[in-house]
Amino acid sequence: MSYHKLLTIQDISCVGQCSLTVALPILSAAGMETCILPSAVLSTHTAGFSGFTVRDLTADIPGIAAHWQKENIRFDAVYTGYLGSTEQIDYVKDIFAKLLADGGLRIVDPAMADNGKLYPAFDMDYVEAMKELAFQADIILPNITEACFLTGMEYRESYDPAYISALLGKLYAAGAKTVVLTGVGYAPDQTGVVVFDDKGARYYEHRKISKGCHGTGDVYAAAFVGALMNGKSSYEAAVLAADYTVRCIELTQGDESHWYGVKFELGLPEYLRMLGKV
Ligand code: PXL
Repeated sequence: MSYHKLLTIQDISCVGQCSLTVALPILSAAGMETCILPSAVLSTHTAGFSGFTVRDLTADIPGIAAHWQKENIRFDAVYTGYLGSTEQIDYVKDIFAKLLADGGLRIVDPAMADNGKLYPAFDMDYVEAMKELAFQADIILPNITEACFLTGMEYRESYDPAYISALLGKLYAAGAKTVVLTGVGYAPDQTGVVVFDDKGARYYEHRKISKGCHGTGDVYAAAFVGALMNGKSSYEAAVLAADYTVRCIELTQGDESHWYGVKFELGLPEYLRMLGKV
């Protein structure tokens, strides 16, 4: 298995077990050189904490990218998560164009919304910019809310397979290539993921443990990227990431004080076993 160099662009929420503080350890454990570009530095994530501080790093990005280009640094994959501003999305498109190795993968988690609502920092201008980024990516990992914002489809709390097919059809028509649609459940105690590409759609259903655990989307996306870069297919990586994320939630359950994230570190040995590394 070759040693890959990957760049992940997302925020540093100093406390809160999401974005870079989750992606960096998971991807490093998965055995790849993980370079980072912090989109912003926040004291905590924005979902449930109040009074958090935010330092937007948009202005630093062009200089960092230009330096890498001058040094001839190239990445086998660029994986983006929560970004700091609408303007930043243009810089990310430029990084896709200039800093990917030949055949390098563009993976976009359009981390901007959940449960029918945009995260507090974002507005419809951000959604419009995210559409351009997402529809030029090789793989996107939206949840249902994000897929609705990307397509203009009405968000529904309860739905059937026909609704999900229509959502996937709209994403495909807009230019999506491989879609990993998360949080798709047809029964109260079940959830799952649909992987949709030119071969069709495959659904993996698994147990839903509790509603709305913070940071699980980021754990899921990082575990997916780690598995994919280890040679798994999109579907295999989606299944493995789901099993790992469920395990992280199990490892956190019962600790009421740990409401802001999941104890993903405790699941890393199992993640490595799933990858066949130990
Ligand atoms: O987990 C997504 C995420 C990442 N980063 C920040 C967030 C959130 C979700 O709310 O607020 C800063």
